[in-house]
Amino acid sequence: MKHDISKALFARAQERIPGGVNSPVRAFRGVGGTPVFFREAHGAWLTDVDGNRYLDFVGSWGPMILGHSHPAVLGAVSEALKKATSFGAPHAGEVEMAELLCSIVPSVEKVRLVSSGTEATLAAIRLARGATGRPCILKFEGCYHGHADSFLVKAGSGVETLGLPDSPGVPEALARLTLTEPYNDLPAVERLFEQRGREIACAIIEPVVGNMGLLAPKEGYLKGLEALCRKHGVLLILDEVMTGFRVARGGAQELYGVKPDLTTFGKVIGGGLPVGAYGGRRELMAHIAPEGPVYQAGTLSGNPLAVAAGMACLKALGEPGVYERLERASAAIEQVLREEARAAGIPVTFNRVGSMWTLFFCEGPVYDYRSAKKADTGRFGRFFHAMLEAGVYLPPSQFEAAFVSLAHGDAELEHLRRAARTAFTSLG
Ligand code: KE4
Repeated sequence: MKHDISKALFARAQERIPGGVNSPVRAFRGVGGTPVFFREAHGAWLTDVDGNRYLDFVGSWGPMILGHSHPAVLGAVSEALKKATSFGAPHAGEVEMAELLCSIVPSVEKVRLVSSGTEATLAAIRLARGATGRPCILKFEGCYHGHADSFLVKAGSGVETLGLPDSPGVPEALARLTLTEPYNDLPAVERLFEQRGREIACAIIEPVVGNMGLLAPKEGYLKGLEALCRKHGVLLILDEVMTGFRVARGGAQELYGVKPDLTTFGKVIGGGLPVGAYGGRRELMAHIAPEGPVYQAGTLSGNPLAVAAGMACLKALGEPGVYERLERASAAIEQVLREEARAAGIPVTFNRVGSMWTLFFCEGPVYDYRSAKKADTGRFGRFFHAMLEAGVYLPPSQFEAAFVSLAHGDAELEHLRRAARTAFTSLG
């Protein structure tokens, strides 16, 4: 494949944009080489600026669950576009969106819309600190909750991909208030809560981790965490920015029967446009300004175009059989990748929850930060580029999740099998 135009654009981009990208993980630092610049996307397929086509397993990092350029989403945005692009004032769509979110996720009785997952999570921990009067938060190694200061401690995603110890610019005094424990280790949380529970406002967790590559919760882990939080007065925040409306209609909390105090959302609820949200119990959300004293605001929160896209996406996901279709497509993709890796004699661990998955280049099991870090990132990088050249676009990092959409059908599966056979064989 030729990538001349991508290379020329990347050279220009690096002159005026830090690292040539507007988000670090896009820079291919985790796999080497020059990032591909895209021109358009339809269904499960991407076309780059050099005219190359790829089967897409990034899906804009989760939002494109219907597939790219879905008619329902494009139509809704086109209609909204005829009326306004932004009001900076209330409009009916915000009320409908809040009612829809609360009707799908029972633990969410009130919800505030924002413009990104980071805004949602930083607001949720501020609310937890404001409501409890406690200074500390607990996060889990390898989990990523966006780039707010308090989260850039042993974070995943781009922080892990770039091998950053944590981030400069986060004051030591603040970082000290972020406690971390391994994911999937309940005794560790029990010991911490016994010692310091009274200082901890909340435990925030990716119920299914997507930002260390895909890590599934061990049997009983999430319910155990919920019980420990309840016992110690620690608010449980499920960060469902990635899992929300993806691993089940009601997210991971529906899948695992967990009742958090607060939930954060993003990605899917914007249908590809910028929407985040946080919500939970009525009495907790009552602390949020202007109803209460905990301040949070946003110029474009509830933007009418973004809300139109999000509502169209969420309504399409309400059609009968949608999650069964996603599960069938994702299971078939897993089978193809397992078969082709085995046929080529390449040892891999394949982790999957619903339509999120990761192929780790190491022996399993992979269930936490330490076991994920055993993966051979060099071999992943070679596999990534072999797949890219064969027309498959994977997340450009071993420590990210891949995403399946409703547009991944039989033709896409056959394309994947051909590409995977070539790529795995090239690693031999
Ligand atoms: P945003 O601020 O990027 O919208 O959301 C932050 C966030 C919060 N919580 C979870 C569980 C997330 O996965 C994310 C963002 N995910 C990354 C992908 N690993 C976004 C991609 C990027 O950083 O460019």
